[in-house]
Amino acid sequence: MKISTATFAGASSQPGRFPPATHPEVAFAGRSNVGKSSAINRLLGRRKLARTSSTPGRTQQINFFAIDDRLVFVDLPGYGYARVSQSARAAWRPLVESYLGDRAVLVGVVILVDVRRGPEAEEQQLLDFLATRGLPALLVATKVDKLNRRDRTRALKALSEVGLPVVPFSAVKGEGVDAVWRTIRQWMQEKEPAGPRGKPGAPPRPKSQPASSAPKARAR
Ligand SMILES: Nc1nc2c(ncn2[C@@H]2O[C@H](COP(=O)(O)OP(=O)(O)OP(=O)(O)O)[C@@H](O)[C@H]2O)c(=O)[nH]1
Ligand SMILES: [Mg+2]
Repeated sequence: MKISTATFAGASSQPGRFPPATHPEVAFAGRSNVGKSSAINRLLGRRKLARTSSTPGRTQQINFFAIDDRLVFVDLPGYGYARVSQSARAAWRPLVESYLGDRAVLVGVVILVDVRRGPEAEEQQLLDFLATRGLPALLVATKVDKLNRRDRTRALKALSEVGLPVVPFSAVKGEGVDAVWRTIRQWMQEKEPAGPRGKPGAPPRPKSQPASSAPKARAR
């Protein structure tokens, strides 16, 4: 997908207190240090939009990135890192569950799993949670550039047993970018109301809701 603008559009560290929902949102979830922020940057062709760090557990808030006034990427704080404080660990679940559980504009969740670790209990819990909400998920196996061909084949085969589509991904090499975008576009289309804006056959917009009235996400 060609992207003209991608901007930081707000952050949240409190359950229920999120930026206004203006566009379809795609969330990125996964263990701390798995490569969520790196994947977002790579998908957007931006080097430093989402902050990345080799120190796990650095991001403890939800960050929103607005893309071309049509889509929002949501960088969720990572889980499973033992060395973050007790209070940070306790805060994670209500924050993430509040977002994933209530956000009406959420169209799908990209679950990132380090290809060398494979899915663990947390990923299964997340998948169960999403299934109860009827939200689609895509498994993205990160850091595939770190494995040789034989180990990669073996790891991807193990991951495919989860029963979801799996995309091998490397934020370093760019592998998997097109495949992830294909799924995201599909999610956006599935959620689009019949007769999207500007297309033939679109129903007339009610007078009270002109196309230009959608509030713009404010970059801070
Ligand atoms: N080799 C390789 N390194 C990667 C890849 N993706 C991320 N990394 C590295 O892994 C580390 C963590 O990446 P982040 O993108 O910050 O991970 P995160 O999931 O956002 O981490 P938290 O915000 O702490 O939850 C960084 O040092 C990245 O450079 C990848 O595909 N290949
Ligand atoms: Mg991050």
